[in-house]
Amino acid sequence: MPKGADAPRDQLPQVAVAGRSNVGKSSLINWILRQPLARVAKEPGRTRGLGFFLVNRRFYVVDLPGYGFARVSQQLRAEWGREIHRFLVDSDRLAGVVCLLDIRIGPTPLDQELQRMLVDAGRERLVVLTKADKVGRSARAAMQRTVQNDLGLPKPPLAVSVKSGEGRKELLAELSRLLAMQTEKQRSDGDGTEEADQ
Ligand SMILES: Nc1nc2c(ncn2[C@@H]2O[C@H](COP(=O)(O)OP(=O)(O)OP(=O)(O)O)[C@@H](O)[C@H]2O)c(=O)[nH]1
Ligand SMILES: [Mg+2]
Repeated sequence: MPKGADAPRDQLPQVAVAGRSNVGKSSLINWILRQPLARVAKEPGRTRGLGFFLVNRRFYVVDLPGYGFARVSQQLRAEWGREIHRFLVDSDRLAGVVCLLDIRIGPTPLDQELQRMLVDAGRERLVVLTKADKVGRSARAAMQRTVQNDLGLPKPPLAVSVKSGEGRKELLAELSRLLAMQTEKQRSDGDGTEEADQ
């Protein structure tokens, strides 16, 4: 865990929010929380380190620094930090990763790389298009199809906007589904110990 990340030691499940710098991660977290706790950037690269926010005393949402800001071309892993990579791959409390894409831009090579990393790690992904207020209906539908195809998703990604408020209910429903799966997994992992069998 990165130094100063203030990672909680309890057993509550966690959901991470990942995406390029400026895609709207911190804004989306504040929108979920209905409180301005995560810092929203005036300029990209604002969020540093991991931020853990407790939601309804049920789960944590984890704000991550964005990738893709540095001009130097580097691998996602190197740029983003090995510790964040390790958190996403190894954390046994992590229910899944909400992967944000700007609805006007779609998946960039770094987004594709993150997707591959999550698939390889067997992580649940919840791909979400941000800033839906910035495009019209047909551009939105076209991007939903493109992203579904490019990333091999079972259904079109949700489109949300913190400005118009659309997509919040649907996003919360998807998060509940991920959290229920994780709670079940933690329960069965806990029951399967040798001590419990004896
Ligand atoms: N129009 C519109 N703007 C948005 C929306 N969501 C975020 N923004 C704007 O996008 C900019 C970046 O938002 P942040 O939430 O700071 O983005 P971030 O992904 O946390 O950025 P980093 O911490 O730098 O990685 C801010 O100016 C937000 O106001 C949205 O749904 N609609
Ligand atoms: Mg941020």
